[in-house]
Amino acid sequence: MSAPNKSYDPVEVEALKPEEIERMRDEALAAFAAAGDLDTLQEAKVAHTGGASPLALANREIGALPPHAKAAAGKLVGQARGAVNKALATRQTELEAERDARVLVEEAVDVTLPHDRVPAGARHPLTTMMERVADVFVSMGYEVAEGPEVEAEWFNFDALNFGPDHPARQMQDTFFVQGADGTKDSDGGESGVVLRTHTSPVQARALLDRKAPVYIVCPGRVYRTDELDATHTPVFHQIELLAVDEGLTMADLKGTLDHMVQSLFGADMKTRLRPNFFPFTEPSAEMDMLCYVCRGDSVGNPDRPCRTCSSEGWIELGGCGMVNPRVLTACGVDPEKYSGFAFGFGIERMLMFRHNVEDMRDMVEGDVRFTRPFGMEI
Ligand code: FA5
Repeated sequence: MSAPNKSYDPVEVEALKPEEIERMRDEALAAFAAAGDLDTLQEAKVAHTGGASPLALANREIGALPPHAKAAAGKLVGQARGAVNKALATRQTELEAERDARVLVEEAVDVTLPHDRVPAGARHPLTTMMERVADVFVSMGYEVAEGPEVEAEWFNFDALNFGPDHPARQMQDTFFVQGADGTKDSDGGESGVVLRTHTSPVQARALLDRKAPVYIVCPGRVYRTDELDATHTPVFHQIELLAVDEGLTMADLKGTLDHMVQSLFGADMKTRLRPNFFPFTEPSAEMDMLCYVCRGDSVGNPDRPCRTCSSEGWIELGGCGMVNPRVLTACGVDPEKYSGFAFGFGIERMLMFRHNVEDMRDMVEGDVRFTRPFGMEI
């Protein structure tokens, strides 16, 4: 603060002279106008309106003035500070608006850019096909059952009435799993554990797990020592159906097969049975369905040959039959009271003729160019 003002005249106090106050105000206004961004404006604000700013120091000088001089000096400094604060607020608003406009431009989202450069995945057509078939039976009240892929030989063969010397048990057909210590059976044979060669062992498991009546559908992966070629793969998928109840006959099996192909391929579809042999069904049959492309019209009609069924009118689907009473007995079900039917077929083969896939290897190579045309079902 200045020394006592002997003449009691504010103009004698250097900091309170009108031209000095004007200069301080103009300097502040110039600094605010020159501030190009909010940080610089903040520095100018501290310098020209802060506690140590020239105008704040001049304001303090007013306290030393005699009472009659205080009002005029106070008015002068007050007007200058008011003008400075107003200019500061105006510039602040301008710079904030500029910043907001800049941020809007810099952070703008271009909604026309492609949003999903990473393609969405989808389930494999084999999986969707398997679920579609299973759904037909679930809607009829069947239960989905599962069994292990590493299976006891007893479930895979013995419970299903395969004789001890059945050729399917040989290593050229079946993958045997080595015991944990690498040992084999006491007779030098296999370990008693196999990679299941079909989904039929789930029949035995289901009968042992549940009380009759039993209605199950079992989709799953199976293994055989087949070479990978256009129509075979060592790892493939089957879907198995088993119904055990009182009074079931071959007519129920035929009606169920017809319902399945009609649900999957159209109302005019039908199946036919040809005699065959499976140890676990008696009688057994090979089941064919009407060719879904030519509907049988190509048979004996050289003008309309059909590549899908080789003009035979029928396509082989899989095996079926009435559950062998020996299987029921082995699984604790009374064959005098209950009878049953079962069928099983390969999903890869079904996908092949359903979608004209010529080479089964395409299904296992994981190339999206193969799976994409089947759609992006999740
Ligand atoms: C069986 O596996 C019997 N368990 C089916 C069955 C179930 C009969 C219930 C009676 C009652 P098969 O060995 O024929 O049957 O095989 C069934 C289907 O699996 C064949 O029709 C074929 O579509 C498919 N399949 C067999 N081997 C292969 C393979 N290496 N690659 C792809 N599919 C195969």
